[in-house]
Amino acid sequence: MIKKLLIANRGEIALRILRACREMGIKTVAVHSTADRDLKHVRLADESVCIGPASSLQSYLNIPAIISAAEVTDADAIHPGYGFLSENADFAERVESSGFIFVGPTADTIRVMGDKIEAKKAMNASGVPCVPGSDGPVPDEPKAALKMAEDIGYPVIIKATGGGGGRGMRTVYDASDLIESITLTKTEAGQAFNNDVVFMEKFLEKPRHIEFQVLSDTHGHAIHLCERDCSMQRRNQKVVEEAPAPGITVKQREKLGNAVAQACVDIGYRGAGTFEFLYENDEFYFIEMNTRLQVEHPVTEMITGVDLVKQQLLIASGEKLKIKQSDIKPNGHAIECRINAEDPDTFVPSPGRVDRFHVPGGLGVRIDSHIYGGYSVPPHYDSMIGKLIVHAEDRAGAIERMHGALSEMVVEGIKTNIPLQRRIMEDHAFIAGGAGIDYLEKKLGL
Ligand code: MV4
Repeated sequence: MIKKLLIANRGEIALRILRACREMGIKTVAVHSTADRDLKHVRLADESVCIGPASSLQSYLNIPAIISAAEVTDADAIHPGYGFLSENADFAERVESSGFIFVGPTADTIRVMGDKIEAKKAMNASGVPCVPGSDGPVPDEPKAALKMAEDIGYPVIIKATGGGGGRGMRTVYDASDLIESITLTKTEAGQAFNNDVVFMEKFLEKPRHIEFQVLSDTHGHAIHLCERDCSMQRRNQKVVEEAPAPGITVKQREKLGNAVAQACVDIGYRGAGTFEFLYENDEFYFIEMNTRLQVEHPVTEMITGVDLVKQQLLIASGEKLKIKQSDIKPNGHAIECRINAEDPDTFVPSPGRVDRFHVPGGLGVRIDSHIYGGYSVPPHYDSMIGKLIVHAEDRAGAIERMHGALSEMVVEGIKTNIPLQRRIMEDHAFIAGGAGIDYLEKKLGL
C-alpha cells in the first residue's frame, strides 16, 4: 500500500487528491511553483517542495524537478492529476524507472491511447463502435485521399493522430477543399505534436458528447461506472457536465459499459479511465480515450457513491478491485458547473485577489475548490477555480438545486462565470436535456 504520495498538480484537483489520501492514512507531498506557495493543499500537506518558478514549463511540467522532489521526500508514488503531465508517457516511464509508482496506466498504454489511430484500432478489435472513417492514416496520394473521402461521404473531418481534445482537427465539406485541408492539418500537427500523421472520419454535425468512466485493476477486473454527458462546452472547454446522460436507456448503458469494460481487459488497462463517444441518432461512436482522472469525475462519484481517487490509489497499490459491476447502480442525478475566474461575457481570464468567498451548502451540494477569502488567483494557469456539484433524486431536482446553489455562491474581487452558469440552468433546451455539443456556442452567439 502506498504510504506517501507526491501530488504533481495544483489547485482543486491537488486538494481533492489530498483529501482521499488523508482518509486512507497516506502521507502527502505537495509540489508547487513560487507563485503557488499559498495554495490550500500546500498548507494541508504533510510536506511541500517548491519545484520552480511560476511558469508551468519550469514547474508543473518540469519532470526532473518533480522526480527529485519525490526522491528527497522519499515518496512511494506520484499522482499526476489531470492536465500537465497526466497523459505524458515519457513522464510515466521516468517515474516508474526511478522506482516510484505512477498512479495511472502504464506508459505503453498512455502512448497507444494517445495515438488516436492506434486507439481506434484497439477499440475496433474489442468491438467498441467507432466513428466511420479511415482505418489508418490518410494516404499521401491525392487521388487515394479523394477516393477515401468519397467512400466516407462528406462532410469529413481530418484529425491529427497525435492530437486530441479538439487540437489538430479540420472539417471538410467539399472535395475541392480536401487536399489543401489535409496539407494544412498535417503541417499544424507536425508543428504542434511533432507528428504529422492524420486520419479521416465522417464528420458528425450535431452530436452529443457522452463519455464512460471505467476502473480497471492489475488482476484482470474492469468495471464501468456509467456515463457522463459533457455536451455543454465552448471551444472544447467543458462548462457543465452531468451524470447519467439524459435519455440514455439502461440497455444502452449496459451494452456500451460492458464493451468498454471488456476493452480495458483486452488492452491491459490500469486505473481510472474515460472512453469518449459522440452520440447521434441513437448511436454511439468512440472518438478517443482519456488515460487520466477527469475534471468532471465528481458527477460519477455522486451517482455511484464510489470515490474514484481512492480507487486509483488502491489499484496503483496493486489491490484487487473490491467493487463488482453489480454494485454499480446509478442513483439520482448529478450536475457539475465549472467555476472559472473569467469575465462571464467575454471569457477573458480574471485573476486577482479574492476579497470574499462564500460557498453554498445543504443536502446534495458539493464544492471542490481551493479558493479562500484573501487568496490571489494567479494569472499563470488555467482559470478554473472550482467546481460546484449537486446531486438530487432526479434531473429536475438537480437543476433546481444547482440554480439555488449558484445564487448562494459569492466570489468578490474577481469576475467569474457564475452568471453564465445560472443562465444555463434557466435555459429551456438545457432543461429539456439532450442538447448537442453545438448548442452552447449557438446560444452564446459564437
Ligand atoms: C469529432 C466531431 C464530429 N465528428 N469527430 C473534439 C475534440 C475531440 N474530443 C474530438 N472532437 C470532435 N470530434 C467527428 N467525426 C466533433 C468534435 C468536437 C467535439 C467533440 C466533443 C465535445 C466537444 C466538441 C467540440 C468541437 C468538436
